[in-house]
Amino acid sequence: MKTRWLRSLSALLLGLPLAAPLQATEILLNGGFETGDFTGWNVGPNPGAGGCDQPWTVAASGSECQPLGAPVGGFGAYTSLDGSGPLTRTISQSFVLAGLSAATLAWSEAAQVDNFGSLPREFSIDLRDAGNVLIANLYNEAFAAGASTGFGLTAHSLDLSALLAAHVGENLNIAFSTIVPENFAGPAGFLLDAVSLDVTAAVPEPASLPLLAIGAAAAACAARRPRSS
Ligand SMILES: [Ca+2]
Repeated sequence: MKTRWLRSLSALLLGLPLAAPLQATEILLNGGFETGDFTGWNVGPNPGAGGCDQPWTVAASGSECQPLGAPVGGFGAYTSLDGSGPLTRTISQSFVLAGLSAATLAWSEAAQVDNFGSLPREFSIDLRDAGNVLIANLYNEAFAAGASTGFGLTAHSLDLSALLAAHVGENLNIAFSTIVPENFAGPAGFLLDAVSLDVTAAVPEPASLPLLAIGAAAAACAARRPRSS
């Protein structure tokens, strides 16, 4: 009986598929801005004249022109969308993916845009290649002209699994931009925080080697034992 049990065990262990386990990794650095600055981020273009015309700035709260409330944790990235236009302000991060089975981009944002102008102001997230050529616009939010749009901190997420799987091994850049299309269109502020790009990928599995060894040992043991039943 023991021999049969050992044979069954060894067959089971040796027959187990050696599927590489999946490991989730955060790709972006300092996505919550909790260093109190833009460590890990590329900043620019990022013009700003001050006052209600503020570049992306890591802060614990908005200015008088962007009273958006508290960020997630101690710090967030704030910008004001009044002032000179047209202009685009961008913060971005570059990365290379070795492989992936799933990828999720998440972020939180708050906004108050009083748009007295004739064109919408925008928040946009783009995926670009190393040459700064657009691969895909991931998200676009337009704050309508002639209207006030406001909301508190709101969480968003996007499944980028299929898109990023097609660009494994490439130098990629994910860019978060606010776009001011015209001059002095009214006070407006935007808060970006809690940015993350979680990628799940298969990793080589050293843990499967001991399992194989146990299977082999059990097989050897079963083979050596004289039949007792
Ligand atoms: Ca934060």
